[in-house]
Amino acid sequence: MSVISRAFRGRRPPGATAGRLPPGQHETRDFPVLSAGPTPRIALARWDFTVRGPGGPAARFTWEQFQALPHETVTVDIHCVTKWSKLDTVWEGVSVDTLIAEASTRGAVSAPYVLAVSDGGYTTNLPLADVTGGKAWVAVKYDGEPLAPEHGGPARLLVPHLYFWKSAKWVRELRFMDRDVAGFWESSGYHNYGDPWREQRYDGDP
Ligand SMILES: Nc1nc2c(c(=O)[nH]1)N[C@H]1C(S)=C(S)[C@@H](COP(=O)(O)O)O[C@H]1N2
Ligand SMILES: [Mo]
Repeated sequence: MSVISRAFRGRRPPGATAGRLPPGQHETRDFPVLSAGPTPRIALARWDFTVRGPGGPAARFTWEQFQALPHETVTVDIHCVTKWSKLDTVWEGVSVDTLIAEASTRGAVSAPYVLAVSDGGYTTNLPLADVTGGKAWVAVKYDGEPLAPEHGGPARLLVPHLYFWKSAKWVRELRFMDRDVAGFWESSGYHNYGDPWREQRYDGDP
């Protein structure tokens, strides 16, 4: 078997990616690691997850409590602003809808914006509408395996319809807020919203 036909084996047939790559993106089969700082490591016994409403913390889940929440498996395409896209990635996690519903039994969380806050200080901001309605998860598995630390393990936000910088690795808190507060990249020249289909890469893009 020639090198060339081997190189092509396993690729999608021509045309199969049509309509799935946003403008300016190319497909990668690797899973690049993009982190602005060192990979934080936390023992699961010390890990917890906070859902905070405008009036203060509404719910806090230990790892065990978090695992007891209903999990979903989703297959989605992801798009990094550095122009790679990865198709058909498989994740397992708890939907943000579930987290809000669970937290709402203990305190008010409803607010028009959310800031995801991670170990290490990374933050990213999103409208409520972009994390509800089955559009966002706190993922704990990738490809059937516990999420690797470099990819955000033990848990990361997954918001596949926006550029992947919105999918905060090592996420520990969802902070629902009455006003929009720019996160780490959003306050450093990147677009506040980040829709890959409208190519909203940088501040000032339409
Ligand atoms: N905490 C944290 N989350 C983060 C980042 C980061 O630097 N820190 N980088 C973002 C960017 S720019 C991208 S493209 C993805 C990369 O995820 P990956 O390393 O699993 O590919 O994580 C996003 N989430
Ligand atoms: Mo990115």
